[in-house]
Amino acid sequence: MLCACTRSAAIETSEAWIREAPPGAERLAAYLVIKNNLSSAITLTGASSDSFATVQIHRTTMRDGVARMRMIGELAIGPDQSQSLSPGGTHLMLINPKEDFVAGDIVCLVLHFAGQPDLVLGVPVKAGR
Ligand SMILES: [Cu+2]
Repeated sequence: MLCACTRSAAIETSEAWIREAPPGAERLAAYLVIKNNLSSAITLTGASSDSFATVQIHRTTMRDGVARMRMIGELAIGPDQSQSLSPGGTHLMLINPKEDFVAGDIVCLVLHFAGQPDLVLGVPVKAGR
């Protein structure tokens, strides 16, 4: 699939990947680093993908030794700060895929920011933890 990716000097992304899941999985997790190059804070308000019904921002927390995920409405990133979305922490939850994805596939993912243009990313699916 082709993805009309966009680039921005204001907000950079790196290390984006989606963890490969078994066929039929209803949820996949996406991880990436978002760097705010602006001198003011930015807010990630959500994400979307044509390949999934819904994308949510989730945070994993440990409670009584059990990992739980909860949805967070938005994610603020301070001036000149990076936010790492990584396994065991904050992630993008990709819900109800319209097809099965395997390692090597590219998923087109759109990040939405308050008061900033959307960022369109081509995110590779990879096996891994
Ligand atoms: Cu999640």
